[in-house]
Amino acid sequence: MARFILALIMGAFLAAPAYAAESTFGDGTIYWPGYPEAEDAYPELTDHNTQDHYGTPDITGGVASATDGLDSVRFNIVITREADWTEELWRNVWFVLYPGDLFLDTDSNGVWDYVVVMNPDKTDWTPIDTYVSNTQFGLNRDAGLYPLHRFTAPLQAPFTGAYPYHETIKPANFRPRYDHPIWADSGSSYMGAQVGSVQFSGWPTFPEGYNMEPLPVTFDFNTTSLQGLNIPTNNLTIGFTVSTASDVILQQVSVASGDRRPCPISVPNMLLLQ
Ligand SMILES: [Ca+2]
Ligand SMILES: [Ca+2]
Ligand SMILES: [Ca+2]
Repeated sequence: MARFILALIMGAFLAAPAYAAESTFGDGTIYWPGYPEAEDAYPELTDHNTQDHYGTPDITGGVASATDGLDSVRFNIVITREADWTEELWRNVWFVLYPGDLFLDTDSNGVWDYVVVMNPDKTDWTPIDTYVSNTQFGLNRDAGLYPLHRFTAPLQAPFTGAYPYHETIKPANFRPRYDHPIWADSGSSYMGAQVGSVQFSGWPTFPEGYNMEPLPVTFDFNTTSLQGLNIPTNNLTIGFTVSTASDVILQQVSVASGDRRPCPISVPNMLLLQ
């Protein structure tokens, strides 16, 4: 009888729909380990190596959601305003910023495993080390499907010919945080095959009457080509920034997914039924 009851409970558990677990995260990162700005190398000195963000935006954190795999990563983005910026300058600065790639270390071992490539068709990255106006860089920010690739670069990569990243660009009238990885280099030996596509919600437009509310930016992995991303250890590390590296995210989050999801029936209670 006890085994019959146990079988009923197990059957109900197995038939139960998967539920989503959400993990919120903040932003405790100024720059990725090994990538401080070489401040002395640039005309306008700053204290970027001690500031979370400057100018705009402030990425305040976000939420990672998982069921049988990683469903989505959402960032909360505040379009911050410097005290001496006019409304027009504020808008203009925002419209020359672009999202970086989304880097994922799905076992948090210091080596990336995947990257969402935001500019898959871009081949000419030549003006990466420029200190001139660069508003026509041809980068993507629109909503849509973007390719998810395997990407096995170490977070702290040696500066060699196989260097895996493209770094900060400088838009007109804006002092960026230089020397920081922003996008993966699709031509590097670290870039692997595409394994699916991820739905990007789009970079926020500048809302009318905006008063620095957090704006959501979401990468959705529950697409027809992917249906979630396996996180084998439940520890996911997320890397993300913007084209100026004005604010940098490197955050480890605990996400329950697949057969490692929390069990709704505790093991001791199940044993009592036998
Ligand atoms: Ca921040
Ligand atoms: Ca890894
Ligand atoms: Ca930060």
